[in-house]
Parts: sequence; structure tokens; C-alpha cells
Amino acid sequence: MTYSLDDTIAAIATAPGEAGIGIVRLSGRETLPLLQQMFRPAAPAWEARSHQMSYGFLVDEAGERLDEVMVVWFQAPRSYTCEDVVEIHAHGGSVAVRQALALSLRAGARLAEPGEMTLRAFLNGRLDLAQAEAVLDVVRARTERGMQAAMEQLGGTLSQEIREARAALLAVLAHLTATIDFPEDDVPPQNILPDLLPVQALLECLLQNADRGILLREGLRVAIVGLPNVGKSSLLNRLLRHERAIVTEIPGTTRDVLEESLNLRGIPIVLADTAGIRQTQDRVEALGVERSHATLEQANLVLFVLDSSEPLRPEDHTLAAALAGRPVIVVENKQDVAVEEPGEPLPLLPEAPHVPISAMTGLGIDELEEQMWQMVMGGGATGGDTALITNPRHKQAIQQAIQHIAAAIEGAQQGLPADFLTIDLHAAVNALGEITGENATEDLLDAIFSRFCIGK
Ligand SMILES: Nc1nc2c(ncn2[C@@H]2O[C@H](COP(=O)(O)OP(=O)(O)O)[C@@H](O)[C@H]2O)c(=O)[nH]1
Ligand SMILES: [Mg+2]
Repeated sequence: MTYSLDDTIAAIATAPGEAGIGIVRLSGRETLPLLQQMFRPAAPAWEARSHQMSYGFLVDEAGERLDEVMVVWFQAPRSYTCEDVVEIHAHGGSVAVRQALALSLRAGARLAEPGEMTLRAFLNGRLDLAQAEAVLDVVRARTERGMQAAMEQLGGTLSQEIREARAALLAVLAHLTATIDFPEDDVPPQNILPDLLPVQALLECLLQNADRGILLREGLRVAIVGLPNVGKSSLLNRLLRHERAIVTEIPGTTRDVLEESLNLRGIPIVLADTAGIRQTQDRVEALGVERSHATLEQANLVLFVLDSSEPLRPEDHTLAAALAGRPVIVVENKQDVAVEEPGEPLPLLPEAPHVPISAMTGLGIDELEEQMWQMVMGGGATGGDTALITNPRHKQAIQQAIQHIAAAIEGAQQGLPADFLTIDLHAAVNALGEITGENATEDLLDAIFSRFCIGK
């Protein structure tokens, strides 16, 4: 990725395909002159005014009309990138938008790299790194809750807390450095613990909600497993609220893993229905069973389905043994025809929650969803007083900062000299700076912005 801010860059900002409008965005110093080359306003006495839409035509070098457009100029620094930005609102559809882009490039713009617009917003100081990452999270959000979390991060809630923590550490560092540099000045030896402990507590608090936050952003893989014919596919259909999977009374109907997305109270979930696990001579089914095992391995949460209208089989016990110790909910299906009186859970995986349901009638499905939610969110509320960490990168940086602060605290308690403590505190400051971007390396920036789409 180039880091030069000299070029004027251009990219298609809207998704490809037929649509009402399609937008080409330009950013950089030459944006306005470029626009004046390409745009013929309909109003004779037209003048470019910032943040106002103008109607007219895109014309090529020969003055031929290419498209009827609306254009907006955002005068620097009041724009997405903090530079002069122009948006050309052309007709949707690939030809109109490509034409507008090609014309911009011939006029002297360079094609933007993925994420380069947002990178410029970052380099120009309009967004910090955590906010820039939130832009991508907003675009990619799969549920409203995930979107909400991303919008908070974009608004700077997390950045603010990280910056305050970092500033507190820097103040301690400044003091320690003074005691090292000017010992003769008699800077009073200060107990740094009262300054460090609140920072540590804040970071611990952020960390505590991180796993839930990351789930909101990345989603959860849930696998439905069990023996053939227990009602796994019926359960998938119930949870999805439509007939996605084929259900028959013939054991071995599902032979491949079926994956579908589901929004469970704001958590994006990929729900996988699997082939019933059993020994089989059928080659296709055997391959399906193999895939069931692979899906099971990757799952964050397992719904282990049992048929409560029949006695447990040895294979149920084998599968239960394989699931022990993992996050699993035992789903006791076919309650509408259950052989035993309801109340006693089936004697399998006693430490896991058991939920009686009927995939056929819908009985117990709400309770099952509630249980899934509880398992994932651990009963704790998201958000609260501190910002929600939604990004594994941020979580890791916070963990590092906590470790370094802990080391500094320990050192201070052992009475180590100030220059030892400053090493740990510097490392903690740098770790936090990686979140907001003060200490981001080019490699890190590349890794982050290359995941963006072109035009963002
Ligand atoms: N009575 C009753 N039958 C069910 C229930 N759930 C599934 N079935 C039936 O059990 C058979 C197998 O269902 P299916 O979903 O294909 O099971 P899978 O092999 O585990 O995917 C079908 O005949 C379903 O109609 C239930 O809750 N009650
Ligand atoms: Mg099935």
C-alpha cells in the first residue's frame, strides 16, 4: 500500500450490479479541477459549492455526454478523508459507474487501493485506528447489535478509554524518568501504585467483556449433532423458521453439512445441521459422517440432539463421551411422544443443560434459544459502563498492556529501581498505542486496511 497523500485517488464506492445509482468517489488535492474537467453543470451560472449537490452531465474529452449525474464536492477538511472529496452519483449498473471511474483515471486520478480512503482519514487524523477498524465492522455487521457495537467504537468510546489509560501511564513514566534524569533535583520518590492500579482495573474490565464483544462481531458456530433420525434437521428448520433441510423418517437422510445463518438476539450465528453420526456401509453417508466430525471440531457450541421417544442407544453414550467438557446443550427432542414423564433429564452429560423440546410442535424452542443465549453471553450484559471490545487484535493488545503493568507493579513492590519500571511501562504504553494507532507499524496498517473493500 502506498502512504503518499499526494495523488488524487478514485474508486467506485457502491456495490457492483444493477442499482438505482452508483457512486464514484475521488479524494485528494486535484479533485476539484478534475471534476471541472469532467462535469458539465446544467445550470449555466454554476459554481462549485461545498456540501451541495449539483445536477449535470459527465462528458468525455471530446465533450460527448456519457451520463446524467449529480455531483457533490466536500471541501477539505470537512470530508470523509479530510481532503477535498468529490462524489459522482451516476446511474447504477456496471457500465455507467465504470465509465465515470475510467474518465476520472484518464483525467489524472489514480485507482485507490482497498481501504485507502479510510487510511487517508486515519493519516490525516480524522479517525484513529480503532475507529478506522470500526468503519469496516459497520460495513460488515451482520446483526443490529453488532452494528451498534461498531457504531460505538466508531464514535470513539473505546479510543477515549484507551487514550485515558495511556495518558495515565505516560504521566507515571514522566515522573519516573524525572527521578532517573535528575536524581540530584530531589524529585520525591513517588509511590506509583495508586496511579497504576486504576489503569489496570479499567483494562481488566475491558478484557472481561471482550469475548462477548468479539462474538457480536465475528459470530458463533453452532453444530447440531446426534444419531440419525433424532430430529436434527427438524430442529434446524425450527430455529430458522423455514423448511431448509429435508426431513424424512428414513435414517441417514442428511448426508452433507448444511450451514445457515441465524440471528440469535443480535448474535450472528452459523448453524450447521450434520449427518447423523453412525457406522454405515453407504459411502456417501460415511463421507457425510466424516464431515459431521469436522464440523463438530470447529463448533463454539454444540446442540446434542436425543430422541426421547426411544431408549438411549450405546452410540448416544459414545457421542456424549466425545462431547464431555465442551460447551454443549443436550436437546431432548420428540417430547410430544416422549416415553418418560417429563422432569427427569436423560442420564447423559449431567453437567450440561438439558432442554426438552419438540421440533415437530415447536414446544421448548424459546427455552432452547434462551439457553443458547445464556451459554454464549454467560448471563452477563454486554456494554455497560465500559466500551465493548469486539476485535481480537484489541483484546490481545490489552492483555499485553495488563501483563506489562502487572510486571511494573510487582517491580515497584520489590523496590526495583525506576529505570527497570520504565521498561515495562513503555511496553504497556506501546501496546495501548497499537489499538489507537499511535504505535502502529506499517505492517499492521497494511494488514488492517487491505481487508477493506476498494472505495472505502
Ligand atoms: N413426533 C416427533 N417426530 C419428530 C420430531 N422431530 C423430528 N421428528 C421426526 O423424526 C424423523 C427424523 O427427523 P429428521 O429431522 O430428519 O432427523 P435427523 O435425521 O436427525 O435430521 C422425521 O420423520 C421427523 O418428522 C418431534 O419433535 N416429534
Ligand atoms: Mg437430518
